[in-house]
Amino acid sequence: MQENEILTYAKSWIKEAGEQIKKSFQTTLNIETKSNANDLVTNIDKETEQFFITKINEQFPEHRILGEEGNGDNLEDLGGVVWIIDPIDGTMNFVHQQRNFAISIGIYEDGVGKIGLIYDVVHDELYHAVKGKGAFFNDLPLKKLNEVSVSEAIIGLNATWVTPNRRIDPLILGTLVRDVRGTRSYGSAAIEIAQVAAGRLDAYITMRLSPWDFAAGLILIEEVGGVSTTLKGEPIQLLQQNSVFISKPGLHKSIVENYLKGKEW
Ligand code: 2AM
Ligand code: CA
Repeated sequence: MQENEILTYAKSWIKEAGEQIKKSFQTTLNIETKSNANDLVTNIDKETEQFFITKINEQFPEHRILGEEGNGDNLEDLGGVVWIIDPIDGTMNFVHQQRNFAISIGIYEDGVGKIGLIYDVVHDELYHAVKGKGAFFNDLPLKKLNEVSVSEAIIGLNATWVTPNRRIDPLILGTLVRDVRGTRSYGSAAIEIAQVAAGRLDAYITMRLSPWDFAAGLILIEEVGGVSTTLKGEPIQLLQQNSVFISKPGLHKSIVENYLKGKEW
């Protein structure tokens, strides 16, 4: 795979798409709901996905595309080169705040993560990683993750998971919340995973994400020595929904052993 060439195109497309998204702030959005009343999609999500599909098909016709809005290819496997794209991760933030959303692109070859890009559009912050070559924040290298204890950790976690919900007993993560230094919730999984890669969050936990939410982030995390598993400590399956637990290595082990192991949910 021509990593340098693909990265150069991906970076320039992501910035161009970001400019178009910012211009849309002056227009009236067409907002629809998907799986539930809070699962939003706009014309800009769809147009941005279509922008990437057109560019990729033109430049790399043999590559395949899995996009959140479903206009890419119907994928049943990860053979060849596959771009996994979330045109806007954090659509609720995009609609309500006009900031704190990202474009997320993970590029895989035969199921192996090669290039990850997460672009926080309004802050103009680009995180990217190339397998074996490190991870970067606005082209400056990110350091390998250091260690931290549970009591000094800041974790990314949505309040949903510590109140009654359909996926986990709130007491399990509630106990962890009581013991950590602090919690944060940014409303964009891609940005939260990028914050772990940059060492600004020590871990990120959520009960359900789709492939486009984490495809890029997993590549960043691997490059800085972090650990990515499901909340059960199992490998994340790339083509399905998963719970996601991303963390500095020692912290991951402590949380699994002291808060998650042996619990049923
Ligand atoms: P989205 O904005 O691209 O939909 C919010 O906490 C995070 O969870 C966002 O990254 C959001 O991505 C994602 N998310 C929202 N609804 C989801 C769903 N039904 N399944 C999986 N991920 C979802
Ligand atoms: Ca999205």
